[in-house]
Amino acid sequence: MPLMNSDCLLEMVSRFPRLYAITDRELTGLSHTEQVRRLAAAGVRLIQLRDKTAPPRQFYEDAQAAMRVARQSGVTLIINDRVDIALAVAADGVHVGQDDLPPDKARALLGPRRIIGCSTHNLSQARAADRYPIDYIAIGPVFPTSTKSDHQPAVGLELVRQVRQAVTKPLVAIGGITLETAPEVIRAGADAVAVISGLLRAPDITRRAREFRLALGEE
Ligand code: TZP
Ligand code: MG
Repeated sequence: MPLMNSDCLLEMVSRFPRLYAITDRELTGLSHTEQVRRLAAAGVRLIQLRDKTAPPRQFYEDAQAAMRVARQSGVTLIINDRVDIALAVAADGVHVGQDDLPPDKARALLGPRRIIGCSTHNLSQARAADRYPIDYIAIGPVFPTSTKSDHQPAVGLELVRQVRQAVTKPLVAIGGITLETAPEVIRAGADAVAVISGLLRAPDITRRAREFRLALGEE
């Protein structure tokens, strides 16, 4: 298996923000672009566009528009699932799951400089992901969540601790993380928390994102 991608990795280790926001059109009723705008206004620096229902053409157009806002506001923008769309809009990277393109194939398509993250749900998947040429590993769902319909059982904070010990790459925890639980997830060893509903269900997304950043010591 290819070795890790050191170009992106070094940059990510030194600058990995603790809050990793993920967009959701259905939850918010807002375009991806508007969500990026509201999150960027709170100083969020890492955002993933996630869309499980839009046809590829629409997701491409939405991603292209969101990229313009991301570029203006210094946001690093990652595309969920779709390596082709990440390439087409020149996004900063892609996030792949266990059923998406294998991470090394995503790397071959994207080249050495873009960010690649990979979802894992247990220790053996996390160990395997650590050997791929990727930049971060996601583990989850940490807590029960209703945002992802086909998710695996919640893994809990103990698995976050075990994965932290087992892997060397930056670790992103995801799933059911709230403003209240985010700090303990970081204390368990995650470098960042990836959050959807904990951010986007709030009446004021910008304000909630600021609260998260404050709770995580980002501000
Ligand atoms: N992968 C594992 S859990 C999850 C994903 C995409 C959903 C996270 O959403 P929420 O609302 O933060 O629980
Ligand atoms: Mg996926």
